[in-house]
Formats: sequence, structure tokens, C-alpha cells
Amino acid sequence: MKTHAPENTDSSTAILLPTYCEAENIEKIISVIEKLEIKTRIIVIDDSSPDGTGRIVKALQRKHKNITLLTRSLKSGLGTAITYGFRYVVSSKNPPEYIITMDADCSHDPNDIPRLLQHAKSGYDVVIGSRYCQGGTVKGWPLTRLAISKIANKLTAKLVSLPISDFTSGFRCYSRRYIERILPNLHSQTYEIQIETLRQAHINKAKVAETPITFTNRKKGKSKLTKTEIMSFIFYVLRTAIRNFRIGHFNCAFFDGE
Ligand SMILES: Nc1nc2c(ncn2[C@@H]2O[C@H](COP(=O)(O)OP(=O)(O)OP(=O)(O)O)[C@@H](O)[C@H]2O)c(=O)[nH]1
Ligand SMILES: [Mg+2]
Repeated sequence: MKTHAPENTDSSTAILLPTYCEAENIEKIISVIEKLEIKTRIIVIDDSSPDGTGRIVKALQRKHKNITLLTRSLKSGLGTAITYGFRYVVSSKNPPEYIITMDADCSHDPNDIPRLLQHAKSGYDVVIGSRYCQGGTVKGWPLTRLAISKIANKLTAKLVSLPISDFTSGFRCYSRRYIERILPNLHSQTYEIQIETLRQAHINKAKVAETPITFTNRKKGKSKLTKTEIMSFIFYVLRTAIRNFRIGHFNCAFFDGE
């Protein structure tokens, strides 16, 4: 594991960008984040992408002092990439109060970050940028993909008994305190990390909120979601349902987009 870290890491917010072959997207997403009026650190967790994503990030580090590049030697799954980023951030000097996760393929709009942060600062441990709560939208997906995703989210809500409309959104803002509490229990390899972090919220009686976002289908690069990863996700949901983790009251709030 190699780290290329900047000297200036003082900031209350860190944004984690897991990447595998996002050479066509990474510069654009970082440039939009850099234009936000909030001070953030950007942590890219790259699995030695053969398309040179890491090289582009290294070049961007010369221009922006708030970027850290964590390089893993092999493609090891979205779940372990996010968990690795969490571990790095919470153990850093002056750790940030808030940790944002988002896809690096420009599907999530960095301009929504201030709103997610605002809800986190008002006391929520997990704020989900949600495609399926009132006001949320998806642009550019074929109807079949949208239907599968919506049905999967509805089924997941039933199976795991949580009143959340978008379990699979990777656009989140967490409080660092919450991540420190759940980190020892995060063992997901791939996309099921998104449900595991919410399951832990339920177990720990954490406060969860959803706020609508517009999700735009990636315009460049390829999806990393493989059939094996979809199967692993389905097995995770079924296992979780069988364990039936009804633990009483669950704190989940919904906000509109303002
Ligand atoms: N480091 C790392 N990043 C990954 C891995 N798998 C996916 N990612 C990144 O995680 C984010 C989400 O992956 P996507 O391929 O966009 O998955 P998706 O959003 O479900 O699928 P799309 O419809 O193609 O957008 C992207 O930034 C990917 O580059 C992995 O194994 N390792
Ligand atoms: Mg994507």
C-alpha cells in the first residue's frame, strides 16, 4: 500500500473517492470539488488502475495541496476501498469531523456536498444522498436498470426492516465519531458496504437522514459492477434478512432538496 499525502491536511471534511479505471472522470470530479466554497481533503483510493488514474491524480496533487492518493496493488473491491479510506482518515493527524463518500464517475454532483454536510452538522450520523426519496431523480439509466434498482431497494427495505428508500447510494456524509464506532465491524468486500454501514446505524441507534439528489449515469468509462458483485450483494441482503436484526426504534429523517 503506497501513500502520497499532502503536507497541508487541516480541514474538517474529507471526501473519499474510490477509483478503478476512472482516468476519463477523475480530473473533472476533482476540479468541481475544488471549486466548492468549503475546505476539504480529497482522498483517492486507487487500485493501481491500468488506465493511469493514479498518474492523473499525482499530476493534480502538484496543483492542489489537499489531495491524498492511496494506492493498493490489486483491484480488491469497493467495500475494502471505502473501509481502507475510513481507516486512513480516522487515524490521520487532526482527523476531520465529517467523511463523505462518493463515486468518482461524475454520477454524483459535488455541488450537493454542502447540503449533505449541513444535515450532518445538524446532528445526523449518516446522511444519504438519495435517488428514491421525494425529489430524488436518476438521469440516463434505461428503464429496466431503473426498475431493477428501485425494486432491489424496496425489497431490501422490507427484508432488513429499515425505512430507507435508497440503500445502495454511495453518496453519503458520515460523522467521524460514527465511523470510529463502527469501523471494527465493517468487513464488506464489495458493494454491500452501503448496506452494512446502514445496518450498523440501526444496531448503534445512530441518526440517519436522506436528502434527494440527482444521479446522472456515467458518461465515460465502464461500470465496475460485475455479476459476482451483484450475487455477493444479494447474498449479503438475504443473510442479513435471515439474521433479522430488528432492534427496535430506528431514527431516520427525510429532507427536501432545499
Ligand atoms: N478502489 C476501488 N474502487 C472501485 C472498485 N470498484 C468500483 N470502484 C469505484 O467505485 C465507484 C462506483 O463504481 P461504479 O463502477 O461507478 O459502480 P456503479 O455506480 O454501481 O455502476 P455504473 O452504472 O457504471 O456507474 C467508482 O468510482 C469506481 O471507480 C474497486 O474494486 N476498487
Ligand atoms: Mg457509478
